[in-house]
Amino acid sequence: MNAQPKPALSPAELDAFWMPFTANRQFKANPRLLARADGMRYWTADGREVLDAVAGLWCVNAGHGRREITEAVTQQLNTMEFAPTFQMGHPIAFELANRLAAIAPPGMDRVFFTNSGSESVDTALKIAIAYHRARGAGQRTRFIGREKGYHGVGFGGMSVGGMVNNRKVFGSSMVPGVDHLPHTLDLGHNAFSRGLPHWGAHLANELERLIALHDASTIAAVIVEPISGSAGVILPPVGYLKRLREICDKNDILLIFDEVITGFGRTGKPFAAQSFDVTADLMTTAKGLTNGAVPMGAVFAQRKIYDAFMQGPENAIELFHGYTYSAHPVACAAALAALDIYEKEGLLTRAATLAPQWEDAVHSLRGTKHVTDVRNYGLIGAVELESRTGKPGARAFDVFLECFERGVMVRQTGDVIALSPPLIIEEKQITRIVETLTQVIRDTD
Ligand code: PXG
Repeated sequence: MNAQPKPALSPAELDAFWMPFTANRQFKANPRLLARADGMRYWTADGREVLDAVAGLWCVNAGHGRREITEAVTQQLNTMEFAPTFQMGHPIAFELANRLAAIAPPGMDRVFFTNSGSESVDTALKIAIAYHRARGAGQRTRFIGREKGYHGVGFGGMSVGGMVNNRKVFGSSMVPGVDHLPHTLDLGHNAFSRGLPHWGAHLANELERLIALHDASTIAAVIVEPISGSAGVILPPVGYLKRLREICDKNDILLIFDEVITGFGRTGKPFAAQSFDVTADLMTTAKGLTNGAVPMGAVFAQRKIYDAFMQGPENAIELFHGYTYSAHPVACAAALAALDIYEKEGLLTRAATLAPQWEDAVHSLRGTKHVTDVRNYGLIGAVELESRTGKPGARAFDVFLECFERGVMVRQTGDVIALSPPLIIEEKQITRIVETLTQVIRDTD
């Protein structure tokens, strides 16, 4: 059984933890402490039940407190808590790579392990540069990201990312040689689209303009999220990703899909690449890989990329990159158990089954006061609110706080409320989330 929640913390006890992506002073003045979780629910430190509408942080895809994962992790800790993967190996690392290759998009059957989405992104960027160099095109070092993109917080990921607050403070430390495609959010054309918007595929042609500016021979890779999460759920217009693929192919540029949030069933297939029938050259993942239970990330590579490195003397290290905890045995055990659950319970495709119902539910918010857009795909939803004059983000933040008070945990970014529930969600819980959100938005100034 879960341990009893600890009593609430005193203000002094909150000081030492410098919280990530958090308004520390505001939080510590009025903390929201989660103490226990099971299935679709959290319990706060003072014992209140909260419905989890965001799978923790887009990662607990099979729901909380999965005993199978607990048991696998416990067993692994009892058997071998750590083993190096530099010039050594351990069996379940290989087993996990094989299992992942089996559900990956076509041809993506080589897997490099990391510990987070940020590390996956920086790994993929480095592989892209090294790949071109291995093929005699060492001048291909540029990256093309996209406005409003989020690729974690490493120097590489930050540089290809396109969220201004994550970049502006660190301006002069950006990785050089990065340019950005325009984002695809356009409420004028696409507000209240159900599923993918129909307007905007032509925005992919901007890649040709950037290629004309920099010359293809200088560009290593294009990196995009198939669906942007952090910037407030931005969907690819119909045909957009295919067009990016075509332009990359024509110019020998690698295409990287950052599937850190879209991976492991969120879109109704194992990966968004499969939902959209477009395959990348490299794919970054994390989060749902272990159901959020143990930090882990993975970069999937097309076999041709791996093979390009497998030359030179056999005793030479082919890629000077890796982490002490790449394929950590405990993370591998958690990931294998998570994959077992996903497969046994059909969770990698359940979002597709629930999508029509989810779509109807979230679009019922259309017409509610302040609501300027509703977006959805698979088990992802977003409700955009009109900003208060001169106070961007304030209205959605109030909605987030009040939803939490009323027992539903949503996620706020700017004036967008994002939803990404565990894939085990039931119909009545969808109703509860949407009813609470509707009521709270109505009650918010
Ligand atoms: N790429 C993408 C597409 C992400 O969404 C990362 C990389 C970085 O992963 P790590 O594991 O290094 O945090 C992410 C992370 C939100 C939210 O509310 C999204 C993320 C993290 C925190 C909040 O949308 N995604």
